[in-house]
Amino acid sequence: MSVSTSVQSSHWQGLISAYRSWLPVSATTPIVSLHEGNTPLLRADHLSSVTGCDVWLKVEGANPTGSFKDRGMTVAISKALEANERNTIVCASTGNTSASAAAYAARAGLAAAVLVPKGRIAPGKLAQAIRYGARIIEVAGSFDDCLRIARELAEHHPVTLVNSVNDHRLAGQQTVAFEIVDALGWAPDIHCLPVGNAGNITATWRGYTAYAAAKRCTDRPRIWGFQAAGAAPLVHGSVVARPRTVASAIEIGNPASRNGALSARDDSGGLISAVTDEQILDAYRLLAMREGVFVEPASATGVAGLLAEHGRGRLDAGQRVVVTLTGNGLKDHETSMAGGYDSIEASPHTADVARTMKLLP
Ligand code: AN7
Repeated sequence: MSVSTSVQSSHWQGLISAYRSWLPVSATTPIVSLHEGNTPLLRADHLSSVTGCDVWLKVEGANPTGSFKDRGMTVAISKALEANERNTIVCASTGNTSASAAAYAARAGLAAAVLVPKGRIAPGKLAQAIRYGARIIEVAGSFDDCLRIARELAEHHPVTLVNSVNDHRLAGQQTVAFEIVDALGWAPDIHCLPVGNAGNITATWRGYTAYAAAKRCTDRPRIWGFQAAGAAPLVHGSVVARPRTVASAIEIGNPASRNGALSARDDSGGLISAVTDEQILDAYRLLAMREGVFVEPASATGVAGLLAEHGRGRLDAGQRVVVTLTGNGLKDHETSMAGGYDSIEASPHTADVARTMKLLP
């Protein structure tokens, strides 16, 4: 029996293959891919009817490691391999970057070390980084401490930094905008997303800008970024020394791509505002129960923001809105289980179960 490595050309082979000419790769770049990208873009019927808008959800939790980080990581790790850096890959992370870096490093045959704030990341993300074989360094500090250390390590030692301060990450993350325009045939009026270290807002705006410059779309959306109220340095205009939010992925007080985020906001005529943990959790439950999409809390922040702006009267009816849902709900099962849940105990007899379901008297 022979083993074939060829596949049908229509088979999705990842976003470098799909968007090669838009990315900093050449024919000789070794591509490290888990076939990321091509994520669902769902019409949100409930949110559309609540807001009077045409709302779409870009479900990035469907990526191979369960978050949008895979878009940037396929490019960053491919470029690290091309540069023949047999270096250890290093990143700081609130969890998702560490899971993605660990996975792509494993696939490339590179060692990875991930710096995470001890006790502040969701268990599913840690489980991923462990299983992909990364060296886990739990720092007694914040994400911002981890990033400072990771940058200093990369400056003084032979390690490759794959946080979004590595521009290859942002290049890959632009592709979310390409996919949205390619699917809809137009760019939305408004694009909502959560903001933590601010790489994704920077890259999303860059993607729309590149596509508009190439006449793939006529307009670019207003970018609406949302931070958690306890971790909102871009809203307050100053670093937050001790950020705190239920949305652990965006518990960041000193975003590296601050300037990119402010440009995205200002050049697009958009906004960056804050939502409370309560608003985030309301949106988290709504997305699962009304739209059928289970996200992690940070990923509900864009929807929480959209609903908050609607409540403030800042969202005109009839707008076409896309919201990025950045990560999968299974990464943080603890938040789903917190506060308990309703269930019914039953004996292993159909009649008994039918009675508990009120199908029998
Ligand atoms: C689910 O993993 O920063 O504003 O270290 O995991 O580009 O940082 C994660 C960020 C939103 C914010 N949603 O994106 C990390 C990390 C989820 C995230 C963000 C993150 P950026």
